[in-house]
Amino acid sequence: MIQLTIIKITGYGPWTLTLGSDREHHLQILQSSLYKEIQKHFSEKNCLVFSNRFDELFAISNGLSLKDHVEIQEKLSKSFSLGLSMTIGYGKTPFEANLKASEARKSNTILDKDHNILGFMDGKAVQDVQILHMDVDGTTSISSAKSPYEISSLMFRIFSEMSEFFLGKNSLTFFMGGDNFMIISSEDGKANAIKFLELMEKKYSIIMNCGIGRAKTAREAANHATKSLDAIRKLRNSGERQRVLELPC
Ligand SMILES: Nc1nc2c(ncn2[C@@H]2O[C@H](COP(=O)(O)OP(=O)(O)OP(=O)(O)O)[C@@H](O)[C@H]2O)c(=O)[nH]1
Ligand SMILES: [Mg+2]
Repeated sequence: MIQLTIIKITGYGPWTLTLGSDREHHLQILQSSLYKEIQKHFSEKNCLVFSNRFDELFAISNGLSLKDHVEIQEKLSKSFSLGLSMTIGYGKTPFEANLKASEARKSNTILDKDHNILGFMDGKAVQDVQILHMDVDGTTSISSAKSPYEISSLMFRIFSEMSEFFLGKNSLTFFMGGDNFMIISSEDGKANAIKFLELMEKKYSIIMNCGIGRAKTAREAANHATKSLDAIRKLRNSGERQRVLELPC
């Protein structure tokens, strides 16, 4: 079972207009400091935060209680004058958890009014997070033949394919920077990763690697996925070719 917390700036649109038109730099500074603080507080509690839109962030919050959410809200309110809402959802797949949170937002299902926390929680369910850490094989050599902007354009094409493919598998994809992507995966992560890597090779001649991690919390799952990805590199250096790997826990 996955638990997801969607953190969103409240009343952001109208507030941005109050800054006048020379506002873009202000908004960018605000959004990046917001990301920094939110990642800090959630990761301290073994969660991991993904930027969905710059004014809306997704935290995989398995193991976090309502009290933990209140604590984080209180810390954030000390750093930011803008209000933030948190909406919690859970489900068998990451996509279902996102639907549940969306349903709570639409029906205004309040968990803690004073701290603007909405949603549905299910403390009894088995906690199980599966993360796929994907990375392009040999970006450095591709980069030497292309300019920085062309590389970014290629990364966004990969991101777009990945997002669509994994949405069809009830999974959520995020671009993490460089040539790195993380997918919050549904049950059948390994089979889906193998299919996606085949598609990328066939359609774009791009070789990718994928480390898989599974754990009770998001941070542990990501740690394991990255460890598995690094193990693929070590195997490659010793002459063995493996594209998808999940190291035993
Ligand atoms: N978010 C994130 N970025 C990373 C990580 N490791 C590397 N990067 C970024 O990815 C870029 C590319 O690095 P690599 O993937 O190691 O380079 P490469 O030439 O593709 O090498 P291989 O992946 O080993 O084939 C780096 O410049 C960093 O920006 C990671 O664990 N997480
Ligand atoms: Mg790479």
